[in-house]
Amino acid sequence: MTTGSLLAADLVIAVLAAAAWLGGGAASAARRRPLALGLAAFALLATLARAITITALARAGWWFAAEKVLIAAPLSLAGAVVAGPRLLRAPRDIRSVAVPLLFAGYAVSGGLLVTVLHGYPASAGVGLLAVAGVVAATAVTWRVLGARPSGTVSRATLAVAVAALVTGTGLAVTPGAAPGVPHDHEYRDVRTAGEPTRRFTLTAGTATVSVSGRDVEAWAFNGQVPGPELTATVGDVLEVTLRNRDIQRGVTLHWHGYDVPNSQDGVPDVTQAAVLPGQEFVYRFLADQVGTYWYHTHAVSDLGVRKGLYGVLVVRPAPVTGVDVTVPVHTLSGLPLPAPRTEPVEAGMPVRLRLINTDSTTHRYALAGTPFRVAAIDGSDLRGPTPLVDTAVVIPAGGRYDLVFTAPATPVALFVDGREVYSTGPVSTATGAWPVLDPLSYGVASPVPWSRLDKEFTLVLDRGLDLRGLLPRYAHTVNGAADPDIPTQVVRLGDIVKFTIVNRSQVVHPWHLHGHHVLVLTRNGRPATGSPLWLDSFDVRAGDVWEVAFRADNPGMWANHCHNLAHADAGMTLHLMYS
Ligand SMILES: [Cu+2]
Repeated sequence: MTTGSLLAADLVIAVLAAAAWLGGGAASAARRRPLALGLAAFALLATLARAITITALARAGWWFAAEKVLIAAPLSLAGAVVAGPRLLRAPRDIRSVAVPLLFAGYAVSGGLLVTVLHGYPASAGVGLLAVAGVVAATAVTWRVLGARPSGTVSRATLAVAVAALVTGTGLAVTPGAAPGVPHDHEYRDVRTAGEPTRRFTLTAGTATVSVSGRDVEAWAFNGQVPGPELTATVGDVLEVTLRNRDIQRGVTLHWHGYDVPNSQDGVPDVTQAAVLPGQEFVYRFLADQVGTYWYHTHAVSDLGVRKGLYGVLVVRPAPVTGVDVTVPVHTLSGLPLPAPRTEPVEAGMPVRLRLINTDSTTHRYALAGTPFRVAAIDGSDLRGPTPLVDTAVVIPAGGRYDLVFTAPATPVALFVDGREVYSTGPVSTATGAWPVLDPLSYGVASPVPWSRLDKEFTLVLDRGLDLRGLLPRYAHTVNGAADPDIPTQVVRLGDIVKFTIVNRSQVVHPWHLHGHHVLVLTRNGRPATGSPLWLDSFDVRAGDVWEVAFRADNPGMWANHCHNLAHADAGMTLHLMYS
């Protein structure tokens, strides 16, 4: 069982246990004896079963189980100890066990709420708040059911609840937020001394575009979705003028996967101000990385990218031979892009398909009709990629794979999630059952280029209630905090930095660090054994633990966030800065 399914199973069992205790309590208050006994017996079993799931989660990593071991388990145990023996005595007056059963229900629910609303890391304050809630709910139940305890018990209960509430609130209120970090935008200038310059102008504006024969309201660069394809030869200087015609919320250009100088990175309020209607901004950087990249707005990025403010950036070595096709996949107003295209290719021609996932969720790609190799991932060439046949690749949000093959005499077709997007002729192949390539064991290994680590950071991804803003929100969190309250990671130029990224939520988080490519060390405890994988976008699935490292060689203030852009907007964004 994967850690992700264990997390889900534990959550389901906890919900069932809480519901059964509460239902049993209500049934006994209503003197529905068989129902009450049945529910309570089920609740007791479910509560005990959590001992197994919580133990297994703790073995998978303390991050997955901390608050369950420290808060939920003691509360559940208290519930079971209070309610269990009374049940086993099978009381004649079933109503007499209503309060103990409801107490167990509150206790299990309290632990569950701590997991769902607070998560990692566990804290004494939150534990005490849960205790206060359980005690208070039990006291109210006592009153309502008219089964009032003696004055002493009553006063003691009140005292416990108040003490827990006061201490818990005191401990749960964290002092201040992330330290404000001074930052200087002008870190590095573009070294340009006579390199040929490729100039482009991108004008952002609202537009009506046609997708699959339907008119769609979009935000577009130069009136088209995707925006114009920007191409350069390695060594060129790219100079891109961004103009905003009428995108009221502003626009920027972020060069996804391109490790540009910080001042050119296009993150509003971090590296520049958003470009408002009527304004312009000129980006200029050396095209010193070969490969497949893309650009997109980083201002209101979730909405902006979804509505169409993105395009392809390809930097090719000179000279180029063969067929070279870009396939930027996107979902615009629920309609899939690009439109399918068919073009015959002469047998024997080398073909490169540049697959780009510009959506916020993972896509599955299958190339039918030919053996192929994955030549590059996220712009970096792989070492010793071997031929693959009848194998799918799964590309995370923001990620790119370059597939290469020699055109056979028979047709070839590329499918994305089962939909044909590119072909050289008619192909009918069912690709849904194909195995998926694991890039961590593909290609030929080479030693990790460093023998030391200077800085280590752990990022525990989760969901939680964020009360720090104007309105409470159910945020996507990192280490229990949401943007802008996640502490900035500080590194020094030259540091070798390791990230341990843990996903204890129920959904995929495609992780994306700006300005750097990270080398994958391990996933779920297993070392990467294939070609070195230098990624800028990788899917941290539910229950995953990734260890990645990079050299801090690009000074500045960099966004470090989930590339499911809705998650990024809902709190899952932090920053990495150089001291
Ligand atoms: Cu995410």
